[in-house]
Amino acid sequence: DPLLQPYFPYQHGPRHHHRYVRDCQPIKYGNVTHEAWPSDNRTDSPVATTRTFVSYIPPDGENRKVVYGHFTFVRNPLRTFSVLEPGGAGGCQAQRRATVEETARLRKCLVAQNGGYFNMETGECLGNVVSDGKLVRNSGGLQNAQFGIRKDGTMVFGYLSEEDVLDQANPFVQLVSGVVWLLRDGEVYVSQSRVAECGDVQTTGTFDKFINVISARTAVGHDSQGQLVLVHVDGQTESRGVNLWEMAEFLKKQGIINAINLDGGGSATLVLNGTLASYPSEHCMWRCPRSISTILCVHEP
Ligand code: NDG
Repeated sequence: DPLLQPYFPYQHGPRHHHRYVRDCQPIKYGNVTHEAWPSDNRTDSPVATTRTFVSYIPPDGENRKVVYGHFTFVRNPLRTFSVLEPGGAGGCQAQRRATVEETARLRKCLVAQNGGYFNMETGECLGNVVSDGKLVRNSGGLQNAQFGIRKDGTMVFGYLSEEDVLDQANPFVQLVSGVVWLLRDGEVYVSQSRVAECGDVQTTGTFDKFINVISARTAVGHDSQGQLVLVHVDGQTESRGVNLWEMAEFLKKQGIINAINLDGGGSATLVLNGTLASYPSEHCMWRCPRSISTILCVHEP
């Protein structure tokens, strides 16, 4: 489907000149394909606060359903937040898979969630990965929603060219790729993401199915104070959880300004102080956390 083709100027494959990108997004954004926000830099504790929610989505009406999950608000993310490779450094190169608990233990994460998408057959990490200042994977400007923190503490959400990823003036110290930019500058950005992004990074089904199906979801965003916000919603594809429209609307109501969608479904996992704190959707004897790829880790500075 040509609509689902990416059209980023620096990607491998079809190339278009810069103007094409600008023409395909609302004019108010000009040539800019990402948003930047200074991160909170308070050094007092606690590093992070995790809140459980049990919410009706949508908030009223006959079709409302109960949705369970957590928000984690992270102070000083430049010093307390890392993207970690599965099973520690070198895990993407080795196409390793590990549970969030396993990877989180290595770095004593206070809060950890699954991060980027991966190839379910080979274990390959997908998208861009920068972990603690080390560029682990460069997707070549593939147009999917990104979240990163630069050396000066600026948080960046949105689409990045390969040039942006490799920037040396103010390099990324953490970077992870998702699929679907949920909120851009306080507004739901799902329909724009639908036409702009590479839907084949995910394997839930067609890009539309992936967007519209209810499932477990995870996301990363920020609030007006510059706190990083990790979000996790419990679910099971086609029976529990939220679609990406509901996810975006819900985050918007909580005052999140920019957010991207990260790996979900059976990958959605939250670990608090080393202990599983979510209800994974994969069946074993009980419910089992999946071995996944990169994680988001909140740790002591
Ligand atoms: C999850 C994803 C799937 C992806 C896989 C590996 C959802 C609903 O993890 O799309 O391909 O990354 O996000 N499902 O199963």
